[in-house]
Amino acid sequence: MVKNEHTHSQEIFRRATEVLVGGVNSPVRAFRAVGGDPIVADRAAGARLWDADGNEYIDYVCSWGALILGHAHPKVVEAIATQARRGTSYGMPTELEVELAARIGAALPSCEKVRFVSSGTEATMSAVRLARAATGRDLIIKFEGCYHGHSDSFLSEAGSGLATLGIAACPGVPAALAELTVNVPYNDVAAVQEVFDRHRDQIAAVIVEPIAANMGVVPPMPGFLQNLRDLAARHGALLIFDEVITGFRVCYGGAQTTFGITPDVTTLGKIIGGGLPAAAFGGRRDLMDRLAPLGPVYQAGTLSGNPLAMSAGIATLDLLAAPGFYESLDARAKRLGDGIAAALWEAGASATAARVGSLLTLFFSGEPVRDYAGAKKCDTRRFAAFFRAMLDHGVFLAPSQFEALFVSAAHTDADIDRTIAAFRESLCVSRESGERNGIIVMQPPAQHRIAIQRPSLHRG
Ligand code: KE4
Repeated sequence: MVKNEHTHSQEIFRRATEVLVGGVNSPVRAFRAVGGDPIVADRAAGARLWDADGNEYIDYVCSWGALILGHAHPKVVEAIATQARRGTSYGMPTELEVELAARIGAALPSCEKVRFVSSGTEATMSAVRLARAATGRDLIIKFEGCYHGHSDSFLSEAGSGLATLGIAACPGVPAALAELTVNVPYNDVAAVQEVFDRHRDQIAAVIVEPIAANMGVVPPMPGFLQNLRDLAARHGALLIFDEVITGFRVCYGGAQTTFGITPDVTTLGKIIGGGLPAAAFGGRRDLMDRLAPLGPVYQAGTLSGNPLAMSAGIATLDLLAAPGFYESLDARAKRLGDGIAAALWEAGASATAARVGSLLTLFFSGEPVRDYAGAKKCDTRRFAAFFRAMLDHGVFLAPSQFEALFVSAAHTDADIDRTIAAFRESLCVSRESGERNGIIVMQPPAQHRIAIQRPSLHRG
């Protein structure tokens, strides 16, 4: 229940702004794109989150996708508590990290060896260093609107918080380094081909979110990923799949299993830590063995493979491996996507949506979004009004047009139906009727469904 009273959140946030930059530890949490002060989290369980004033929300942020099981799953909490009583960190090898690495390798055969780190940023930064060392080349290709964390090479034309705040290029990154990153539009194979033609044997890697989720959810067009695989192989560059979001999200084997594409290196995060700080990168044995201590490519971390995070990750993956887990999760997400489609059509709203598995984004644009240029056409003012209205109805979405909505196993049909009802109510506060509406509902590649583009309902 949302009492819509936020005095305690506001008081805490006022204090936060005195000691934390912008009152937050990650910019997208600051609600800058949706206005007003952020709500301050107090506790969460399952699909529910309560703020400091006791307002209850159905949560679709789920710690930015990490909590595919929902908040505080009893088995994950028990695994963490049991390990905590045995020690929280050793800085030494443990069997736990072996167990989690083995599960990752079994799920993603491309990850013959794995190195754990503490954030997705560390994983992608290290993967690019490894690619540059393995190829002896410097250039990397990334895609506009994709986000790979905040290391220097990735902060141009990036999605997530940079898109939210409109930061196209980050100060503090040396020009000499920024020039080594070539940005091309997502889903644009010809643009990638042109970069390879221009820079031939200078490209170390192509890094891509196999399903983009940091400009909103933008699925790969048929053939896009296979073309990247072929181009990289042909030119001796590595293909890095950034599966920090999609890993163990769209299926147990990640997007690489969904699409049947084998990258050279994969980065993972979020879900594999079960809500605790853990991420990883993995790949072919011959590549990974270039890392210290076997090889000279240095990479390290005090809390890498932290036993608490390993325990949470093992408990999480063992629950995800249960038969029928993803079918049930995706059925719930489809219920939500279909409800949104119906609401969009009935409201005549100029908005489209994309869903892949349990990842979903509503775009305030009348055109399907296929790349960052399309995402930037969205009416972020209407999104902000919509976000606020959903919050008032007790539904917490990511406070940015350029993020995803995450359905968890804890979201019930009743939660979904309540969300759809809130969605219908909230659409009217953000509707510009008279334009075309539509929805793109993308299943895993085997079942692409065409866009439903219908003439808009002309409102009287
Ligand atoms: P972290 O360093 O935030 O753990 O992971 C970076 C990262 C790498 N790759 C992908 C595909 C990612 O989505 C992320 C981080 N995701 C954002 C949400 N879209 C984190 C939220 C935040 O920055 O607070």
